[in-house]
Parts: sequence; C-alpha cells; structure tokens
Amino acid sequence: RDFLKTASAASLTLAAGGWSQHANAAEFVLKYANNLAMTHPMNIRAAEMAKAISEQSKGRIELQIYPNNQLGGDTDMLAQVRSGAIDMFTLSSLTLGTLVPIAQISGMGFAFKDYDTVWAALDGDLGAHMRQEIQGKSTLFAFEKIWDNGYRQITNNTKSIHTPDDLKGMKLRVPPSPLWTSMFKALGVSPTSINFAEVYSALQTGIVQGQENPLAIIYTSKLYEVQKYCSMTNHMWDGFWMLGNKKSFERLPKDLQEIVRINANAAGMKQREDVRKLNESLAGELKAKGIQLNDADHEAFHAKLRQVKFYDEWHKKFGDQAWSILEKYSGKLS
Ligand code: X2X
Repeated sequence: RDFLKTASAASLTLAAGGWSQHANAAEFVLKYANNLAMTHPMNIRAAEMAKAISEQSKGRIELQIYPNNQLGGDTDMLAQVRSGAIDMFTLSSLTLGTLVPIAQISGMGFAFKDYDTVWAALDGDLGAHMRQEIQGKSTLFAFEKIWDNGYRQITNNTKSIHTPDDLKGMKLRVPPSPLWTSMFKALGVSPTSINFAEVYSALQTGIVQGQENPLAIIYTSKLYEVQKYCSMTNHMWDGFWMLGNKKSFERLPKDLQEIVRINANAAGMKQREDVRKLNESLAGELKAKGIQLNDADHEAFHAKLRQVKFYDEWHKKFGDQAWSILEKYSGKLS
C-alpha cells in the first residue's frame, strides 16, 4: 500500500501538472494533506485546485498534495498543521473539535433536514461563528467554504440496523471527537475512537465490528470489502474544513493569498456537488459489491437522543448563543 500511495501521489502531482509547466522551482511550496482515497472527489478537485493555483500564480506557488493519510492519521496531521509542518489540511469539523470544541456543533445528530439547510447554516451564521472561533482559538484559520463529507450511515458485519436497540453491544468505531463518542453512547453503545487511517484494518481484524461514514467514503476507501451491512441512518451531516496555518499564509504576498483562497473555495464548491451526486448514486454500486443496504428508522434514533437528553447535554456545553444559532437552521432539537 505504501508504494501505491507514493506512486499515486506522484501521479497526482503530475496530474495537477501546474508547476511541471514552469521550469524554475516555485518561490512558495505549500503542503496540503488529507485522509481520503485518491479517487474521492476531495482529491480529484484538490488536483485541479493545485493546477489552477500554480497557473494563476505563474508558478510562484507549488501546492503539493499528500492524500490518503500519507503524512499520518488525522490526529498527527492536526498537530502538523498547527505547527506549520503542513500548510493546509481538510479535517472533519468534529475532529477539529478536539482543539476548538464549538467546531463539533455542525455534527449535531439530525440537525439538518436537507442540503439546502446544511449550506444555509454552514455558509451562513453558523459557519461564520465556527470560523471565528477557529480563527480566535488556534494557529489555524478555515477557508469560507467548508467541503462536503455527507450524511453518515452505519455499517457493520453482524446485522441490519433498524433502531438503536439493534446497536446494543456492538463494537462501533467513531472518529476521535467528544461529540461522536457522546452521540453513540447516547444511542446505547460504547464506541471506540480510531483515526480513519486505521479503520480498514480495525474492521478487517475485528477490533471493531462496525463504523459510520457517508457512502462515498464506504466506496472510495473500499470499506465494502470488510463490511456486510449498511443501514441508512442519516444520523448526522459531516463536513471538512479546508484549514490553513496562519503563519504559512502570512508569508505569502496578499495577491498570492487571494489566489489560494479563491481556488480553495472554488474547489470546495465543486467538491460539494461531486460528493452529493456520488452519495446519491452509490447504493446500487455497493449492493453489487455485496453490501446489504437497508433504510433505518430515523425517528427512532432521533427520539432516543431526545429521550436520553443528548441535546440538552450539548446545549449546555456549547452555550445559549451558539445553540440559538444552530436552532435557527435545525429548528428545536431537544
Ligand atoms: O474519519 C472518518 O470517518 C472520516 C473520513 O469520515 C472523517 O474524516 C471524519
């Protein structure tokens, strides 16, 4: 897998093509890392972004892409982007919550009934509030347009999941984030926090029986090879902030900062369209790969979270101001 990763990174670099068109070395080299497979829309659009940035900066910026956890798991990469060893990093807002707690608020269970509501919130007051907190409480900033991960579904190796009762006793993996752990404890399991880099092998070796992710990730990271059932719970929406290290960007002249910003946001908007189409189109593909899909009882999951006061717990943690901004878009949650 390492050889493939390196080879694929090289091909990605060539695919981006930007700097190879400019003889002399770039003045500014930016390292961008993520945790997704080369074939995920995130990396397809990132390659285009790198090419556009190189061309528009007339070769002055080279954006190097390190996909698929090449530089380590999310926890390592978060430490590296905080220190400036990595300059840009797409990270789930909930995992960023280990550093800036309020960043978890967009992952509240059943908060956004559809994509119109997601983008109204994340491109509106909720996203603005989250970005302000990220900017103020870390060495990082988030570009305006959050990238999409999608609505998350539960996969496992044991059975179809219809209601929270079906989860009882299941060893489920969640990404590292207090809210993810808390949500699945509220649903009746004791989840295991594992970085995505280790998920495939954790499922293959049986360390955990299941995990939850949007279909696009189940497909592009080939989790169907190590999972039998996929239950469409849509239990939360998840997105990736395109994060930048402040100091890395302050080194760039203002005009080059603007080129990066415009292209990062433009790539994010295209990636959103790709991910939505992919998530809506993969059910058949996954069935063909041997996964048994079923619709789950969303209301049973939502009711369980209300019943065990999950929303009240997080309203207290996030505070009234942030909670009222969230409920502007979600409606009353508890
Ligand atoms: O870790 C996951 O499950 C993933 C890939 O969806 C995130 O980055 C949150």
